[in-house]
Amino acid sequence: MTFALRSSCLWALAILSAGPALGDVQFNVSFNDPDGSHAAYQSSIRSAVQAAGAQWARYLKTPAGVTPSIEVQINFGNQPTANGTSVTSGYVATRGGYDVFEQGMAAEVRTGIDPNGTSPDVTIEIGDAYLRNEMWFDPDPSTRLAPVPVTRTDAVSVFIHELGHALGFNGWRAYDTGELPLAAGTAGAYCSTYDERIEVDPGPEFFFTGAVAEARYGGPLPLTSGNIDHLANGAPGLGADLVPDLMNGVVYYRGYRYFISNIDLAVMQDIGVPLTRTEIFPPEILSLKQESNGLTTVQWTGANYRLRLERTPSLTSPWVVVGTQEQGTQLSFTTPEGDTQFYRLVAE
Ligand SMILES: [Ca+2]
Ligand SMILES: [Ca+2]
Ligand SMILES: [Zn+2]
Repeated sequence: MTFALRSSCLWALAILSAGPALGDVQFNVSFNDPDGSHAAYQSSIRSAVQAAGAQWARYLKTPAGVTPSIEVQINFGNQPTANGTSVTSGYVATRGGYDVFEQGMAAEVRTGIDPNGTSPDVTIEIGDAYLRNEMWFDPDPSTRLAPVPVTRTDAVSVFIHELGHALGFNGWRAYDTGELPLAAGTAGAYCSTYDERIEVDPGPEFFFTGAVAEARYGGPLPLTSGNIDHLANGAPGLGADLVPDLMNGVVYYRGYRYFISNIDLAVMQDIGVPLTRTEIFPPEILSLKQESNGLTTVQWTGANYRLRLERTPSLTSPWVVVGTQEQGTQLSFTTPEGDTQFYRLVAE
């Protein structure tokens, strides 16, 4: 039996055929590992961070003729998971009584100018036990098709998330009250482009407000309670439907591969990160595999929610719904009879 693989998206065929211009950002990785105790992990970490960077680079628009180079320094610590941040920030404008700053990585992508010279642009700190006992390093982090062990967390997914903080999901608001360090209009009052769009009143829930994000989500994005650089809360909290998102602050599933979603990109667009395109990015089928148990598994990039997978034995026959998926990036189904099947993803 042979399978023909077709990836399409009803509302974006023209865009697909036009071939989007992809951004061009490089990622260089260095290690703060003076005693060499993590030497065995360095090459895996470097590959995974660069693959994670490439996921963002697909969407980032850079100044003509400039290839920003993001220097990522890896530190090792004792925290339970990992964290990531830009090292510095770049002034954008004064508005609403605040000096507004973008994350340093966003500044370099947008302007092509490194905001802190040869110093690292981004630091990612990885907990030692998390690295050794929890993170799984993909044998091919650029294609991302090998099964993720159900006992481990995908390292590329973790690094895409941390770079998401370095690029935009970061600020100075207090996690509990949402307060900024200085009141609007006071001398030296400052906030980030992300802070600027967080709605604190009336509280206690905090929301990200931005025209693009609200249009895509259907309203302001609920932020994680007590962890407002992230989306979603566990049910029955607000935004439980965003728990599977790359930038959620509730849970990172083992055995699961995260991708940048259209919600994440909407936030980036709202806070002024330059993107190669401003419309919704279509999902792409990454792999289609017949399992030995009579099932076929299809995997796609996670740029959308609420997808419908359809198949047809020939392009002149009607499309048949295989299944729908509220969240996630793969679907398994009974392998259909017949020599050839075409597949497509449709946004609902
Ligand atoms: Ca740089
Ligand atoms: Ca730098
Ligand atoms: Zn995070």
